[in-house]
Amino acid sequence: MFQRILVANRGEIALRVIRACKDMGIEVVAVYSEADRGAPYLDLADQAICIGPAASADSYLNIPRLISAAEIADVQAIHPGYGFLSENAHFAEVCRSCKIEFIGPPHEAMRKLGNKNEARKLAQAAKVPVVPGSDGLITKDEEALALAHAMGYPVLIKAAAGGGGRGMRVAHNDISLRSGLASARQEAENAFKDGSVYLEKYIEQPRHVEVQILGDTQGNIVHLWERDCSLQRRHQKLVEESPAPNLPEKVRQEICEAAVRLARSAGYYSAGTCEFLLDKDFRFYFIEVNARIQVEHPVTELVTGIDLVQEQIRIASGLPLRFRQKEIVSQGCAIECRINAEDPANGFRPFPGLITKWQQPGGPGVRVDTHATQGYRVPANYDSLVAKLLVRQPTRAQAIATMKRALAEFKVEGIKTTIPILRDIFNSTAFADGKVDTTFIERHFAKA
Ligand code: MV4
Repeated sequence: MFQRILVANRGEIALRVIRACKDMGIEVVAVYSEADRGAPYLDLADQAICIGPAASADSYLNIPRLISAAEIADVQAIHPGYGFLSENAHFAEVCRSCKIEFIGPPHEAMRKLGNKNEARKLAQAAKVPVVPGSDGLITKDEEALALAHAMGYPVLIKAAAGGGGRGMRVAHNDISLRSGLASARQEAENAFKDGSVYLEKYIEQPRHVEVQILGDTQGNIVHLWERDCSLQRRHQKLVEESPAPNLPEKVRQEICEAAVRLARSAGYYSAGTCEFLLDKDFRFYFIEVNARIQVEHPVTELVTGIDLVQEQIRIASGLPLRFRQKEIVSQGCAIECRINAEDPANGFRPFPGLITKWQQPGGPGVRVDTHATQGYRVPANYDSLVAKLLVRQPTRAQAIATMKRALAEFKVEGIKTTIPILRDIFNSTAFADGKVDTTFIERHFAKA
């Protein structure tokens, strides 16, 4: 096992990885930018190294500076957290060529799955259902038009290098398809230096269901069941839960088995997520793989009792998985709320600043993952996530009741947060009925 690990991240996920290391008796080195200097969570690491100015490009995204810090601290591995360099295959390769283990998947699988068109091909080869659409990239507009006529509108143009909703265009007719192809290509070229696009049938009001998987370097792969992440606003998730409500058991089994087949055919190891769309008739379609630990991973930890970050570390050190598929049981219901420093009354604009009051909930069934404290200043430079509030109870109705209680206990002053809209969601009958899909927020909270 590793003796010392460096955490190439900040905020709540850096603290989450620091705690996993402490729980395993591993020394942990934190890094920080000038904007995070003095942040309270840094005291919980064995050592903290400044890696540069506030701008991410000069600190948390700067590969030479991170590798220098890792060599100075003499660590055997780097945990990238989520965001920043976590899905950067080049960084993973650089780490390993410097004899520092990258705590994540093999760089070959990262590179392949990072291209959504390649991931789609891989899924098809593994007999995992994909959304009906183009056979590979669109090279001529006429191909796209012919396919749209054959499938019927609406269709969705997606950037191969995209993901998370970037570089997507819906088209309802020939005119919007032609203009959408041009603008999606341009946007993708500017954002990713790769303007290639492909086409899918547009699934209306889908649910977003994702499957957590774990694989080891010996080739064993298991799933840890699914999460429903349908409650989102402009591709920012607000609420995640497991199990997915109102999902027939047979579909649940099939979607989880499909995720394992895909991970296996990609030569995947470490933690990862296969994302699917689920339509009204419970047909599921693979859309992309997230080759990292995700923000919402604690939802799965609460229903399975498995510490995903500790497992990532064990796997990276070469240890085999400690459980067979049969032994991974999902018990009860877990729900997560993302608490962001944003102003719901002002288009969810980031609202950084000094936290003058921070009173977090607790008690039975409650978990709060946060780096925030009273007196902490939320910097304006990074993602606005300040806390993840999770509950776990035997039933979904009980979990909702506990979440309402926890949201009522949560008192934050000095910054604005998403807590008020979360309270509204948990008071709605639509959510209580499990009538969730990706249009839920816009349909029930028009102002949001
Ligand atoms: C789709 C779709 C409908 N049809 N693909 C958005 C982010 C990226 N992960 C894929 N996304 C979508 N792909 C087809 N063929 C609708 C979405 C989508 C969405 C997906 C998951 C969660 C939230 C979403 C919000 C809007 C659109």
